Amino acid sequence: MNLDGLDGFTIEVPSWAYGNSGTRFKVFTRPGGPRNPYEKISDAAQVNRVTGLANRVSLHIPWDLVGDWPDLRAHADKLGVRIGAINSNLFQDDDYRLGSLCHPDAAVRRKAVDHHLQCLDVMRQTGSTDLKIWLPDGLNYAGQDSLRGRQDRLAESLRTIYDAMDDDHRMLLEYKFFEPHFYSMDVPDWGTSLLHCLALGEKATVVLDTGHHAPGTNIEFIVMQLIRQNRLGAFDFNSRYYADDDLIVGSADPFQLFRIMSEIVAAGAHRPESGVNFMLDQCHNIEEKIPGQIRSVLNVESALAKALLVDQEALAAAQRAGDVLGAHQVLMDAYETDVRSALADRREARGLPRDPVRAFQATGYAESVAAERVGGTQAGWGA
Ligand code: LRH
Ligand code: MN
Ligand code: MN
Repeated sequence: MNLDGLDGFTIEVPSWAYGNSGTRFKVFTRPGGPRNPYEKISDAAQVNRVTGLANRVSLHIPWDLVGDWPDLRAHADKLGVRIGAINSNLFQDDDYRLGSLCHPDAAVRRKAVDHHLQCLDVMRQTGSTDLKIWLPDGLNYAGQDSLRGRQDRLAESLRTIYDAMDDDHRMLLEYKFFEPHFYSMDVPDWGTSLLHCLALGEKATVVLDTGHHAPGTNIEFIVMQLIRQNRLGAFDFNSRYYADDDLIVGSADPFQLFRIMSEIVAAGAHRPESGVNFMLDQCHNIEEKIPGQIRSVLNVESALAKALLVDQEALAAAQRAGDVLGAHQVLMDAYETDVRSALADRREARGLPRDPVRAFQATGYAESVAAERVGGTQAGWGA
């Protein structure tokens, strides 16, 4: 089984996956939860330690604000990970009730733009190159504000941020079809995100969060189309059954994850030089956090491994011959291949544990942080 395509493939994990989280009904706390960004990075480093796949951690500002960024960077370095995308946060401030970058009041827009200038500064100090923007702006009622006017304001705000970026910076613009607003979102879909990116310039790319589409959307089509335009900047991987469920990647629909990774492989976008940042965006509510992240990372690896097994020549021949069932069978043969022992062998050959979840549990890390991390307030989704 040739899995060489996995060489150099990495996944970025989110700092907010490790803190306390829940739903709008209940946030659960548990012993050993990280109390600050340093402890979140320490937890994230455990995922990399046993998988060898997750060497970057995304931060969310201001959730992950610290006084000394070079010190946080050094802490990450020491643990063998780097700081990845810097996420701005436009959804936890009273001033943003009617929007942020699209707000009708220029003073509020300025405040939201300034927040991004602060994020750019964090990037300079942490060595990050990706500024990730998810825009929670939108409307709940028809007529509440001008749909068109909001797009114009957004274009202007994004332009100011884009022009402040360094040459090696990228802007990652995430879309979401609903929530927190329900009549319209200001960046509801990949088309809107792409149009803004095209207007801004080459350093602006689209983020595809797998939970941000209407049910039934063909996500792999969007992946293919964005790659064709060279504008697929990043994924936010998670699973969903209903809305933005943020469940473990590949848990709800592993076949969809395989179809997505097949489009990635077909375009060679799994290779590091493609510039696609494979990030996770998950919130574990009831399951253990570090093992949950390990599971997700392994599910992405497994979907990629299967996608690498697709016999591209046989597929192309069947497609040319109009052999509908034959072409479909080529894909299914790859999807139905059991790659578990080949991946375990690969890990072993690299000095990694064959079973990363069990290996993590055997370290006793969870028990030792539960004993150490007493006092202080545990950080959570939103803290
Ligand atoms: C919005 C979102 C976005 C945020 C994250 C916490 O639903 O996907 O990426 O930054 O959740
Ligand atoms: Mn997301
Ligand atoms: Mn989301």
